[in-house]
Amino acid sequence: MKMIIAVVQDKDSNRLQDALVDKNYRATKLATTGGFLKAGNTTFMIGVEDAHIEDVMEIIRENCKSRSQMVAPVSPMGGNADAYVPYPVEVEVGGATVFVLPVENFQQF
Ligand code: 2BA
Repeated sequence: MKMIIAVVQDKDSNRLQDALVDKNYRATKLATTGGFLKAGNTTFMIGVEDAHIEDVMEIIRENCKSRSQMVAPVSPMGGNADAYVPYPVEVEVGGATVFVLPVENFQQF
């Protein structure tokens, strides 16, 4: 068994959740915040048998789109002023950032 941890954009989260439920995969959805943009995103924890990993990856791929987003400038507040960029910059936020972790033990009571 593996634990798939997928960080996705909020805009895709309901569609991904519905697609997982449709295919009978169990998932937990967490409201999270990206470290760089400091904006909300959604993290799914999906416990699956090894044989289903590719299927789940495909569902994530089909339901999560990459988009560009503007980052507003943040003043350095005592930090390194040399690195301060005083204008908004565009970053490409990926459709999903996915980690696959081994599960040592799984039990439900
Ligand atoms: P954020 O940390 O808010 O990052 C949003 C997007 O900003 C990133 O998209 C990337 O395009 C850009 N970015 C992030 N750090 C950067 C940096 N130091 N310099 C320049 N640009 C930077 P993604 O890479 O698609 O990541 C989307 C979200 O996935 C991230 O939101 C974060 O919540 C999560 N994530 C990405 N990589 C991760 C990792 N290695 N560990 C944990 N979470 C990760």
